[in-house]
Amino acid sequence: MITCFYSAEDPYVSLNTTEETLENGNLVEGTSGYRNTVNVKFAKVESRSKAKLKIIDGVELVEEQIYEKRVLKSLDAYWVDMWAVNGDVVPSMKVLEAWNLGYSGRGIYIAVVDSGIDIYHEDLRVNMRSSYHYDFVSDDGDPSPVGSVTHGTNCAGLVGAEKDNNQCIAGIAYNANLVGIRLISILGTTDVMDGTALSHEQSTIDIYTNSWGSEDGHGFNSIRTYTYAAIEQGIRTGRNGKGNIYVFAAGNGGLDDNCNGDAFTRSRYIITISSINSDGVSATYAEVCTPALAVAYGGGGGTNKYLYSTSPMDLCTGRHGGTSFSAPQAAAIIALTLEANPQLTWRDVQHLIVRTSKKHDLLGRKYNWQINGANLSVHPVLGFGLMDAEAMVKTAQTWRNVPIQCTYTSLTQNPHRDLKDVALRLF
Ligand SMILES: [Ca+2]
Ligand SMILES: [Ca+2]
Ligand SMILES: [Ca+2]
Repeated sequence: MITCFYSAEDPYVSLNTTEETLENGNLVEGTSGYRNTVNVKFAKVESRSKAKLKIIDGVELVEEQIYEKRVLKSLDAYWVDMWAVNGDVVPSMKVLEAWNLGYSGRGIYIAVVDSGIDIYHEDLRVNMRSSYHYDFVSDDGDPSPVGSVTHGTNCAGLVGAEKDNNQCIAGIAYNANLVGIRLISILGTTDVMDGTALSHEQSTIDIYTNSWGSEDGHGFNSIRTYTYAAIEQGIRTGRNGKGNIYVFAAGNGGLDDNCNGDAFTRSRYIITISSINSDGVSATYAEVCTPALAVAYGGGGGTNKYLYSTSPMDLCTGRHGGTSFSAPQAAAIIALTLEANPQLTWRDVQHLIVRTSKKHDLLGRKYNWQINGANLSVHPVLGFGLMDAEAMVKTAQTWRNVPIQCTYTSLTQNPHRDLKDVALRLF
């Protein structure tokens, strides 16, 4: 078959017949660029003025070439605002470098345990895995937010928003499988709710990212009985015995608060993440938090930049700041790391964060960096420093599993002595 393609703003040629003559048109045969894509012979009429086509031997189809609108699929609409990832901030979390090594979270399941996630958002729905979602507030399978709640959808975007689709942002683990778990509401949560959510689909979900916790400034509290058992079960049996990964935001109580008081953040089973601002100083809301393993960019405060992310109703919004938005980025970096080495245990992941996070020239308000017993720099607000996605995936590739956790519990000693007396003697 021979096909004639032609361009004409005001086509004179009847598409119903090939009994036309070419006048004022320049029939060009074999124009490069088309021939090899489709197995047809073509001709292009360069003149647009009242082109007429003359029947050519074997011509069976005449088709006008009309321009349809096309958009670039190479970037996301808010890519320029993704300073924490796109190379616009120093020091870098080296996410681009990890992507360039081929890691995007593919095959990894991340549950966003939060206030409700807009699973139908146009930048999220591709990665959503609907059969695993759950709403523990309303006890149904749809974790969509109720009312004007945006928090969970903001977190989900930073984890796994689709990349290069011309929408909003790209999540750091933009090919990961996302599971929406609605847990947080004004009612608070019970022990069974927390525990059930954190053990939901425990054999499928690799990482649970949590940007919630105890109220700031309310002293000490503990993980409750059922939840503690659920997390221990996840550590022992999740991921085929390699352990589920639990990530929690450190909290936003500032230096007057201390995340050591919070049930979840101080648990050895939990990876606690705090925030650094775009100026390289710990965020104003970052707490004293010795359990924090590392920081990720948090956004906000003074002249510091905020983060952009997905928001319900297909929106893309800025002005996101808080440790809530650092934890999902950390969870996503961990997803890249598990993709690089699926054999990593929950303890390996903690070791990798400690070994690869970097001090750079980061400053923590009020406190200084220290050298710990393993000769590593550590900070009471910033943990072991800024997460480094490239170092995480590279180190993971050849990482040898660390030994299993061993604990030792001594017998309780009861000296029957007045503590006050002991204190006096010691002084
Ligand atoms: Ca629901
Ligand atoms: Ca996108
Ligand atoms: Ca707190």
